[in-house]
Amino acid sequence: SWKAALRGVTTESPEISKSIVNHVQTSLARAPYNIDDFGAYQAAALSVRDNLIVNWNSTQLEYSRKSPKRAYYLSLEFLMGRTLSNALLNLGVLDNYSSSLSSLGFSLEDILVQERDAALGNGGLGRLAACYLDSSATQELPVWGYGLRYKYGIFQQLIKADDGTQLEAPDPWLDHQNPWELPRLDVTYEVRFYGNAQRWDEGTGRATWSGGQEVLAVAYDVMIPGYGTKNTNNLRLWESKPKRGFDLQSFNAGNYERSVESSNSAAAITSVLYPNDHTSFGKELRLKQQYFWTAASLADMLRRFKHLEKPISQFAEYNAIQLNDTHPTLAIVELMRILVDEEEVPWDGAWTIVTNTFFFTNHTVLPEALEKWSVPLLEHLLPRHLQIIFDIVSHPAIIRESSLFLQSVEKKFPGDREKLSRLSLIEEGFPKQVRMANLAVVGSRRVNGVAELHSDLVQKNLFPDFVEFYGKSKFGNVTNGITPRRWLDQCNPSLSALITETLKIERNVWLKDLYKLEGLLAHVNDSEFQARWAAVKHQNKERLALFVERQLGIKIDASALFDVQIKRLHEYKRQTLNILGVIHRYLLIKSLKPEERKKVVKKVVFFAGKAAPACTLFKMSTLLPLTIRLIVNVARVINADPDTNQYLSLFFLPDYSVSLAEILIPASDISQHISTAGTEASGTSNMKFCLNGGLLVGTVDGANIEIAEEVGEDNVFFFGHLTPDVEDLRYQHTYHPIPVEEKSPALAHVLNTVSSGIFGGDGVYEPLLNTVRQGDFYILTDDFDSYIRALEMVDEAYSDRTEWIKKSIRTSAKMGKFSSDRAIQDYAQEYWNIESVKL
Ligand code: 26Q
Repeated sequence: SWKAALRGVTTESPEISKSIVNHVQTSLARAPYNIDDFGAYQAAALSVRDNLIVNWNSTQLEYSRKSPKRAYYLSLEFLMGRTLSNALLNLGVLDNYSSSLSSLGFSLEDILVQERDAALGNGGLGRLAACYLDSSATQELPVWGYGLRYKYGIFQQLIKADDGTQLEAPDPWLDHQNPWELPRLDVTYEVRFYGNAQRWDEGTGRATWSGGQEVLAVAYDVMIPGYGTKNTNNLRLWESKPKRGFDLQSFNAGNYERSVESSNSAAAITSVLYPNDHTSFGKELRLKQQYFWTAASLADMLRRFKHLEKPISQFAEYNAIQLNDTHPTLAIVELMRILVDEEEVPWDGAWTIVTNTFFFTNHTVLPEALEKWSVPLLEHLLPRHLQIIFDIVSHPAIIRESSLFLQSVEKKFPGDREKLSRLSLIEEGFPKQVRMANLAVVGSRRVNGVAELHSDLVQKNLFPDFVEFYGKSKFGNVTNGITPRRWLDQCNPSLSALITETLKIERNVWLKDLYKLEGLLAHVNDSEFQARWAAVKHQNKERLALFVERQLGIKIDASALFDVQIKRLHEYKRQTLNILGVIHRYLLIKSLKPEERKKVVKKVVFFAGKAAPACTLFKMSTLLPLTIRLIVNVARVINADPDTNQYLSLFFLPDYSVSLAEILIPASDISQHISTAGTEASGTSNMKFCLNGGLLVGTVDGANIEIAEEVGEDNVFFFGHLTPDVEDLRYQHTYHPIPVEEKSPALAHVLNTVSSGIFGGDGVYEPLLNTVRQGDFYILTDDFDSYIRALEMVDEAYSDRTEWIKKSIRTSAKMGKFSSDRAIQDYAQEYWNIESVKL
């Protein structure tokens, strides 16, 4: 059929077929008649890209013509996943490409899975950035993302078959040509490290920074199409490379190794994504990444701003910069440096510009995740920036009283030394540390958390003194959101089609206004609709079952209840609670007589998630791989137990990714979001599961609370202690510990069973079990019984299938609030003050 296409035989979309064939011949330089699925993917991608480029150009031209205020989303992580299917959907050419590809002898489905995920992120924070780019383009807002073009994304996870250990392998996602990026080898900036900062004018505080190492930042642009609009935004990713190819002097002197050393160190900056979330490490290379990226991004923004020929004092009227957590906080300092040292803006004026430009989102309240950088390291790597940080803190010679931060604190709260030290950007100690979160708060116009409860905790626990100092209005909440394009239409096309048919409105209407899903409520009692809804869920479960069978070679019963927990492994997310619950269920079924067993709800439990690679420095993180081992070994035993395996089976799916989530989420009956209350800032997969008609088992935490508010308490399965109890319980664990046997005999029995060795391990699990028996920081012992009760409620509810389906429909119908379109509109209006640009 390739030959037919070459002869110009008409297909359903002759233009598209021609363009695909053309790319095979010219861009890939391959012969069309022996092209494989991967080649066909590449050619289709290049053909789609041609359309994106046209739209991208018109959009950027219009931005230049209209000079609207722009917003920039600075994130060290963009967890994009695959692009082809998203681009096809957003451009509205999915059916055309599908039919053209099939006329060429290919199936779109087979082509789509050829693409490697772009996995430039760890988890929630990175995926949120990707959803926000999709929504910004869809809302026709002038928003650009800025990030790093890591050569290696998040590591690939392998699970060793014999003992369940996690192995990490590099993710060489750029080994093949990446059709989705446009290298801009002409868009480059020099970024300096080390060297000397010479103050040359004590009166203005200006300085010259010179010497050290200079590295080149090269731009790669990723096109971000909006859904149902021509507007196509940009995600600019920086790659580092040496300013000069190599050191010719050493080379000529015969020292070849030395001559490439500095060029290697330049290239190292963007070589790999740091795989730790929720632990700040203080490694020099990470700091280098942060500065390299913020410096290049700001230089780029400034160059664009200068084209407008406006006075620099108006910078904040044309630019808003969103800081995705504290990772880009150096941008605050860098903009000060540019304004004061290079643009010769007086210090106070510069500070006014800066504090009107930046906005800061906090994503966690866990103390170990709060970034701090040691003063000596900063002094070494970024001497000028350290000066500026100290000047922001206090510099009597150059700062007038109004912006003298510590002095104005002292004035407001005279004599309160403790408050002063809590507010300070510098933490005393050996060495002294710069608190990046405090710097981000001080340097930003507004600060927000990512769900109501979390934003409350940000104000009450994390920054109470700043709230007192600045007043409440500087602090706000923007509840996270997810894009319904990827997380419903793309990953669950059957459900999307059923919704469109039922609502009797066009897909492109409800996909842009997710509140329209409420229209489904009118059909909740329609038994034919219920049946079709259930059929879609079942079909998605079959799809997952097939996937697992191909991957692990094990057959799964798709009529069982599918129970899913997929997320990064972390103590606070309590995968351990889940696996201990599974063991409890196993022991229970095992203890039943064969005829009694027939009454239990059949269940398949799925886990997936990566653990930060073990680091001996942090004792805690070594327990996470142990949790995986426990899950894998429990799975081995219970899946092989003929007494129980019809009723309960368990899988750990390796190498969790965006693409794997797209298969798992539509197939869930329940999903678990069971963090210790007050620890999960928001969670976003909870929204994805509910949007796809899965019910939620969760704690009263993060966005779970707002989901329950929308769908009603009777449609979620809540359990566990509330946030205010947690502190008291921890105090109790430390000073008045109660043995597990007393607190929860059921849990004690489970722990002892694991210790007894029936899941193997030869005692390896003891350190993990002991964190539950003693200390129990994440209060598993206090929540276990109530967790088990919640799961019993699930069994009971699932037994009435019609009621269950109604719950599922009601849940999905009420997810309007959690569209990232709503979240982005919040940011655009309440924070950035930007407006949409029509082409
Ligand atoms: C910090 C310093 C050094 C190295 C790494 C890091 C680092 C990297 C990533 C710290 C934190 C992260 C990621 C945090 C994260 O993903 N937070 C999640 O953000 C989601 C989006 O707002 C929320 O839904 C989740 O609740 C929150 O855990």
